[in-house]
Parts: sequence; structure tokens; C-alpha cells
Amino acid sequence: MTDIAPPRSWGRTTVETACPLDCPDACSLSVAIERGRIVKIDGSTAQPSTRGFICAKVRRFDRRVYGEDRLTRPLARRGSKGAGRFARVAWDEALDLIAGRMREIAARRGGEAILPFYYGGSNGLLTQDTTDAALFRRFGASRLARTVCAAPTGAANAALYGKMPSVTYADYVHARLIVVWGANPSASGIHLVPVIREAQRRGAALVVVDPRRTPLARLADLHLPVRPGTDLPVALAVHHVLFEQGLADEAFLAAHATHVDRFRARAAEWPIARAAAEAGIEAEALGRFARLYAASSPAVIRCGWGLERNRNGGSAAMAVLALPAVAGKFGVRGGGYSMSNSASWELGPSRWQATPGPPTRVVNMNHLGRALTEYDDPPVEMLFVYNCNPAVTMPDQNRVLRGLEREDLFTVVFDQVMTDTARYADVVLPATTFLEHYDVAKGYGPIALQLVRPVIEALGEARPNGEVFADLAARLGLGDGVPDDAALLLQAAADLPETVRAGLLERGVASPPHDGAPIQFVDVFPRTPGGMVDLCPDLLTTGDPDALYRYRPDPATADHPLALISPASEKTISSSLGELRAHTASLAMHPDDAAARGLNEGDPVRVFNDLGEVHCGLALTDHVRPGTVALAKGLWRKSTYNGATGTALVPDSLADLAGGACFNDARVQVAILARH
Ligand SMILES: Nc1nc2c(c(=O)[nH]1)N[C@H]1C(S)=C(S)[C@@H](COP(=O)(O)OP(=O)(O)OC[C@H]3O[C@@H](n4cnc5c(=O)[nH]c(N)nc54)[C@H](O)[C@@H]3O)O[C@H]1N2
Ligand SMILES: Nc1nc2c(c(=O)[nH]1)N[C@H]1C(S)=C(S)[C@@H](COP(=O)(O)OP(=O)(O)OC[C@H]3O[C@@H](n4cnc5c(=O)[nH]c(N)nc54)[C@H](O)[C@@H]3O)O[C@H]1N2
Ligand code: SF4
Ligand SMILES: [Mo]
Repeated sequence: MTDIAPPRSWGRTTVETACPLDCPDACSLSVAIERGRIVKIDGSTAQPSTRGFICAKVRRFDRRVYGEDRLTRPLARRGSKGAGRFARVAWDEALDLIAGRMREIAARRGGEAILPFYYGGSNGLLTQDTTDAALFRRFGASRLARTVCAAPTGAANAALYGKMPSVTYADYVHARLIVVWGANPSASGIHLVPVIREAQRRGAALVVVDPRRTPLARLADLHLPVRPGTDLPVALAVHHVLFEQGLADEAFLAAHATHVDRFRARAAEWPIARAAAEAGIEAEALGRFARLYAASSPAVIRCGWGLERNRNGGSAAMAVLALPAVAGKFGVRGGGYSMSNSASWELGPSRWQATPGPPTRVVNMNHLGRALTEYDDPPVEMLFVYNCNPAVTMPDQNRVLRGLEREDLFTVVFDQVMTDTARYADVVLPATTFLEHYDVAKGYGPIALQLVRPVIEALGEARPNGEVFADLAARLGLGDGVPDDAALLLQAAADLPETVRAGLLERGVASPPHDGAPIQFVDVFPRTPGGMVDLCPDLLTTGDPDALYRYRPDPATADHPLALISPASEKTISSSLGELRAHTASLAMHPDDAAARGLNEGDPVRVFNDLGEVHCGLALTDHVRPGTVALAKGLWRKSTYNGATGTALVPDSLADLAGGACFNDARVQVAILARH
């Protein structure tokens, strides 16, 4: 193995590493350091899809590393809950305090009264599901259903195709038709954009299905500005045309698919005109899309995550992902679909996740507010937050905050910066960033697995996750020693196939299967039982064959008629880096909706429903369809006038599959904010 130790040189050096943040692209990075400090972060070409450039967020990640919100010492609460007043404590004191509380709560209420709460964070293989999983399993804590993102699309992709590897970015140049459905790669996965542009130069047509006129929608041949949550009827109407007009690939379906007739019956319910009316789009345009899709090959669909965040999200993703099967688009380079590629390495659960433990209750993370305020068997008495900022990212913010305010709740927040959640903590623990520790970055756009290495010494007393959870386990008498993250890396790597391990540790980049560009139904096949595409899996119908693909109507009311969506912003990754936002956020609204309410550009507005209200600015734009308004996801509380963010308006209702979040089912009214 080559030397993987951090550089000690005092002069200017450049270190190769990778970005593990929750972004599909998993860029390879070159980081220049001088006198032990980061001076430049840029893209490299070690991971070919990075092409030497990265997003503006990570180019300026040093502002987070050295910023005024950075946590460098453990802290213990001194003021009232949420006041943000803390005193420095030593690591030993902080961890002993937590271990003591865990013992005391377990003795009184059982381990289930402790809820570990974590999500993407740095999203690498070492920052989650390692010693944390071992600790909480052995301890018998409540388990977390990690449903806030990608649960419906993941369940759809698993049910239909067993998460078959997807078309990767590079192969989009071969497509004659590209459909971008509920994704905005111009913000959320920027390396797909130049490939789409290149395909367009080579003559490919582009269709975008999105309530907003995104940058790619502006460059598209056809934009279907659907009402949020209506993708299910829209996709079923395309199937309807395929089946009715003899455009379905019946030979492919006979050979490779099951439950075709059940699916055909669902599609029959949605003629073009009915679906177009429901989606608020022109029937002619929808018909044109169906015929264009049927006639084009290779045709690829980039299925994003925007379409899953509503009551119909799981069925919608299934209907979209079923298109290449029904239309016979597989078997050629540049044809098929792209969904998350994170399962492409077939890594399975980590050795730590396999730790045996009692079968404890499972808490859906989208119900955090309920769990903190209503669950009583047992109540949640300790919340241990890491890799997550639930005060602003989970549904029903006001209920979450009421829970965090409970004086009898002991909250630990382990993070890199003083987040809105950390302000409510009893104990705050400082975490290293991906520029200060080892990790393994796994892409979910490109099929990429790369070594993340420390390029600088950890700031202050910040420590990596794996080490801290092992240390806590040791204090509870549950540990196997306390590995530093280099040791953890070697343990994790030991479980990888030899070829993958060698590339990862020796070159920093593992060699992907099929050169990272598999052709669906040539190189890779469904990983479902029997290898078939299951269009209507029994497993998901829960005994009622009509349960799937059943459209649930729009939840708008006369009082709250506007659909509020909250797409990814180019300024943050979820809420990460939100501390650096300089300006008050603005709600994006169509000029017609503003005129109907007497509102003008720049007005301070109240966005409200029965769950809460957000006070922010107003930006008029015809880039959102009338009837839909948008506020960026991941805002920090300081980014609005009243400290409430978009999640304050989001119901904690669940999607039709996998308990997914319904962020885009928020329905609101908007009015001028009276100045006091
Ligand atoms: N810069 C940046 N990059 C990110 C992130 C970030 O926060 N910032 N987040 C990362 C994460 S965690 C994720 S999950 C991905 C998400 O990346 P995307 O898949 O792009 O997801 P979103 O940004 O939620 O929404 C994508 C698009 O869906 C549209 N949309 C909303 N509702 C609907 C609907 O009902 N139907 C259809 N067809 N479209 C709809 C929105 O207008 C938006 O343009 O991006 C990752 N990359
Ligand atoms: N309104 C609205 N809200 C949304 C969505 C939406 O569509 N609309 N979408 C959602 C989506 S797609 C997602 S994925 C979720 C994400 O929501 P969260 O899981 O809360 O993700 P982040 O906001 O990025 O917060 C991650 C936190 O982990 C910390 N962190 C990073 N690396 C490490 C580490 O190595 N160790 C430790 N201890 N901490 C670390 C970061 O500093 C950051 O504070 O948000 C959801 N929230
Ligand atoms: S956030 Fe995404 S685009 Fe930015 S550097 Fe990381 S992987 Fe690349
Ligand atoms: Mo996400």
C-alpha cells in the first residue's frame, strides 16, 4: 500500500482527495495547502467524470473549515434550551456525561428511549454505519428508518429492477433523446450538464418534466411544466399511448417482465387528455412527448428526486422507471434510465452494521417531531444527532422545535459547525470535515469509489465519527477498542473485493465494474428474483393489487391553494454550508400569482398554512409555473425574518412507498408581511 498519511510538509503541496458530500457526482479533488492551511480546492481528473472542475460550494469549503461557526471544542449547555449558551468542556467530561446519561436512561426506561438520528452528513462509507451502528445496536437503542430522501425512488428502483446499475453520465452523449424528469442537475449534479449539452450538439432532443423552467428546461425541445405531484398520471398516460398505439415492446415485456397486465390496466385509466388536465399541461405537448419517446433510440431518462417528495412519489417513480421497459429502450449504449447508482458496487451492509442487537423499535425519521412530542412507549429521552441538521431539514419544523425544547430531553449534537440543531443541544461535540479525516466517497451518479484523505490536521479538538463512537462504546463497556480513522479505513477496506481495495488504497480511485459505463440489459440485468422487471410487485401491493399506481389528488385547499416546493439550491448541500448564506431568502413566485395578491418584487411576505409561517422576501419569476411557489431547501433559521424555514410548512405525511417525506405536498397561501 502507498503512504496514505496526511502530508506534513510546511511548503505548498497539493493533495489528491475526493468529495464525499451528499451529491451524486463524487468529484476527485486537488487541494493545495500551504503552512498547514488550505489555500485552494479544485477538481482533478482522477475521477474522469469530474473533468477538472467542481462546484462553487466546495471550491469555497475552506470558509466552513475556518469559519466563525466552526466547532473545535466539546461544549455543554449553560443557558435554557435553544438559547445557544454553552461552556467548553473536555472530551473526557463530555463523553462521560453522555455515557452516564445513556446508562441511567437505559436502566429506567430501556435502551429504546435513546434515538440516534443521522443522515447524509458527509455521506462517506466511514462517517456512518461503522462504530456508531455497532454502539447503538449493542446498546439496544431505537433504530432509525432513514427515509428523508431517496426512500420512494429507492424502493421503486429496487422493486422494478433490484437497483440494477444505471446509465452513467458519460453515456448520455450517445442518446438521441434525453428526458430529465424531476431533477435539476444544473444545481444538484453539475457534471451531467456538459454531457447533455454535448449530446444536444450531436443532435439529441431534450425533454424536461419539472414545475420550474430550470436552466435545462430553457434549453429543452419540450418542457412539461407539470403541477407538483402529478408525475404518476403523466407517466401512465405515456404508457397508455405505448400500449394503445402498438408502440410497446411486447416481445421484450414477454421475455423480461412480470405483472404486465396488471400494469397495463392501470395505464388504461389515464388517457392523455385526463392526465394532462390533472397535471395542468397541454394535452398536445404530452402526446408529442409520448410519440417522441416511442420513436427515439437510444433514449435515456434521468429520474431525479424532485418527483418523489409527495404523496404519489413512489408510484410516480415506478411509472417513470417502467418507461424504458415498456418502450423497449434497453440494450443500447445511451439507452435506459439513471437513478441512484449507489448500489452498483454491491457492497452490502458494513461489518459494523452486522453487529447483533435486540430487535428494537424503528422510528421513521420523518416523524421526528411526533417521536419527540408524542411517543410514550417509551418516550424519547435522549436524541443523539450526527450527520444531520433536523431543526431545519425534517418535516413539520415547529413540532420538531417543540420537541427539541423539552427540558427532559437530553440532546447530543455532533457536528462540524454550530447548526440550528446544535443550539438546542445539551452536549455539542466537534466533528472533523472531509478535509481532516479519512473516508471513502461513493458516487450515486457516476459509479465511483474514491479515497478521501486528511489534507490538514484536525482543527482544535475536532474528531472523526468512527473514533468518537468507538470511544463512547468503550466507556459503556461495549467496545472493541478505539480505532483512529486510518485504522477504520483499513478495516472497512478489508471487506472490499481485492480489485476494488487495491485501486482504492493504491491509486485513491477504485476501478468500477464495466469500466463505470454498463449498458443495461447487455452488461447488467435486473437483480430482482428471477432477473425480471417486475412492473407491479406483489411485495408492494400489500395484498391489494390496486394499491400501486393509485393516484392521490392534490392536497390544496381554498385557504392554501399554492403548491410550495423546495428544490436543491446551488448555494448549499441540503443545509450544509447554509451558515455562509449572506442574504435573506426569497420565495420564487409567478408574476400572475403575485398580481392576484397585490404583491411586488422584493416585498416582504408571509408564506403560511395551518402548520406555520415563514417570513421572507419575494422574487417574481416566470421560471415557476403559476400555482407553484419555491423556497430553497436547506435554509438556516437566520435566512428568514422569523426564523422559520420551508420545513415549517411541510406536513409529516408519508409518501405511498417506503415512508418517504412529502416536502412538496406543502400547500400554502402568501400575503404581504405587515411591517411593524
Ligand atoms: N447544489 C446542491 N446539490 C445537491 C443538493 C443540494 O442541496 N444542493 N442536494 C443533494 C441531495 S441530498 C439530493 S437528494 C439531490 C436532489 O437533486 P434533484 O433530483 O435535482 O432534486 P430536487 O432539487 O429536490 O428537485 C429537482 C427538480 O424537481 C422539481 N420538482 C419538484 N416537485 C416536482 C414534481 O412533483 N414533479 C417533477 N417532475 N418535478 C418536481 C424541482 O422544481 C426541481 O427542479 O441533489 C444533491 N445535490
Ligand atoms: N424543505 C425541504 N427540506 C428538505 C428537503 C426538501 O426537498 N425540502 N430534502 C431533504 C433531503 S433531499 C435531504 S438528503 C435531507 C438532508 O438533511 P440532513 O441529513 O440534515 O443534511 P444536512 O442539512 O446536509 O446536514 C448534515 C449535517 O451533518 C454534518 N456533518 C457533515 N459531515 C459530518 C461528519 O463527518 N461528522 C459529523 N458528526 N457531522 C457531519 C454537517 O455539518 C451538517 O450539519 O434534507 C431534506 N430536507
Ligand atoms: S458537492 Fe458535488 S459537484 Fe461539488 S465538489 Fe462535491 S461532488 Fe463535486
Ligand atoms: Mo437528498
